[in-house]
Amino acid sequence: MKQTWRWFGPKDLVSIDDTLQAGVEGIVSALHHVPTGVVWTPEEIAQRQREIGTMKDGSASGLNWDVVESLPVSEDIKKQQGDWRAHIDNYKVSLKNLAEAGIEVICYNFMPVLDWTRTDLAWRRPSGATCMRFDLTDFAAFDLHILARPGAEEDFDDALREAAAERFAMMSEDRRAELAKNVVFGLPGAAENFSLEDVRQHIAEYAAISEDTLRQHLVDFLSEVVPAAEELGLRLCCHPDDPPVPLLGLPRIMSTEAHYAAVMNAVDRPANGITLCSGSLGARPDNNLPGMMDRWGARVHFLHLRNVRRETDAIRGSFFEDEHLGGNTDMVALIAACLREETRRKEAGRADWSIPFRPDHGQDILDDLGRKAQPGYPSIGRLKGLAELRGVIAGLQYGASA
Ligand code: DNO
Repeated sequence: MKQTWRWFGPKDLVSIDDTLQAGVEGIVSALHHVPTGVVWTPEEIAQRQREIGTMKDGSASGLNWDVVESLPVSEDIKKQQGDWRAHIDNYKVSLKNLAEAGIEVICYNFMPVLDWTRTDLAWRRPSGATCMRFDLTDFAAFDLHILARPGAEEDFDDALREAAAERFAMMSEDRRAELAKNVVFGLPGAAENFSLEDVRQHIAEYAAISEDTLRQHLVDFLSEVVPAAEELGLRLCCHPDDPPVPLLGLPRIMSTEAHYAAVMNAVDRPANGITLCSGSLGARPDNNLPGMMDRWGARVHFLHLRNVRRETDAIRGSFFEDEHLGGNTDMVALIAACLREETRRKEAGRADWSIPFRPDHGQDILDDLGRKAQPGYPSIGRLKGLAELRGVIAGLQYGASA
């Protein structure tokens, strides 16, 4: 298992020097400044590679850009409208440019409008650490009373509607504004500059797109890009919905094992793969992460290892981002399944036997607190997560060889 780390580029508060001290072996990055749909040029890709390859004093870091997260799929492609065909052509050119630069693993997602959704970005734990949280009552309060989305009432039962109305009534104006900001933080490019009207507009455009239609659009996209990726020696891997339930009336198609099975089988090629994100998928009690790894491991090209603590047994419920070895997913069992998959790959002679993983998210602890890093991406909290995961891997490997 290759220990990687998400790096947001030169503006990231964590430097490449820092990642080396964390024991990182490879970097996950993206050209966040290139607008979605536009080609990633060889020059821009080379520039990011140079940044990753260089320490502050100019010496070589020895690190490579191993995984692209994400090469984003435009809303036009998801809706099959406007410039979608040109965007698919551009996507293929970006894939070619990335392949020529020696990068093989490309993560993307197919979530409409919002990439991820939380109600709290710094929720306090009893230890004083803070973490991200999804509170269903707060979310319902946002949907029903702040966004005031037409049709939202149908998405919540009486008890939840009542609780949300009460919660909303008790919220200060500041909390209402903060909640709205938190929920749409995962709206690409809109974090600082959104309006609720924009959000309503984005959502309205999906009114005629059912779950089946959206899945067909994903399959159409993959039917075009997977053969191209395969020829270039690339592995695409789709990140799950986060949280893995329908939200804001939008269709969700990558939330469960059955969803993945449908899309993997529709374009049944190794280059059509999975980003197994234990944190996203683990927010549903019916997703069995070690089982998914056992059954779909051959197609898992990238792993996000983190843990959430679910607060109810409902399919859709509140949860918070727990420590990497806390939470509801049995992380040791999941890593054991990953190691089993690597053994199978070695036996099959697969060159890609070592699966890149990153410690996904982390709680803010110690000097992370108040540092205002990208939500979910503190330096020390992630370093702690990585160290714990590394310990589990070493222990399981020792156990296997002893
Ligand atoms: C959140 C991340 C997601 C992820 C994309 C992948 O912290 O896990 O933003 O990078 O969904 O396409």
